[in-house]
Amino acid sequence: MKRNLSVRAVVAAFAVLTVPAGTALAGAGDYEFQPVASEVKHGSQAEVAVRLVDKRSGNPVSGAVIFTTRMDMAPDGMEMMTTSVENLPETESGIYRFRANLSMAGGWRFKVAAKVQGEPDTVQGEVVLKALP
Ligand SMILES: [Cu+2]
Repeated sequence: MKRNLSVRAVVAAFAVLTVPAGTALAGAGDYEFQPVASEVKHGSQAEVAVRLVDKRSGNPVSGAVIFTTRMDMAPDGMEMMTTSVENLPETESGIYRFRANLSMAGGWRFKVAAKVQGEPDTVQGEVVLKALP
């Protein structure tokens, strides 16, 4: 079962934003991907959700287009072990959901890139998830 973000989840998960060199101060770095739940039961139909927030306001960012993703087991030293990720509809503002084949319990790294309305630079981030046995 999925849980809401807990203290443990905050400790277990992190988000990274990368900004291309030369980017002005305002830009893609104003946005952050956060895990909605950092633990998910492993399985071929595992559902994963990330929240996209504008760090300046703390508000959720809706209507972003997620156009590349990668899911691999880098946190467990298996970067070569990748899996498929399917986008699901955004049903809640700023919450982006995916279905992934998390075939193995353990740590998974989810890399997300997004186009945000009004933001010319690509927003990139990653979250670390733990697939439970
Ligand atoms: Cu693995």
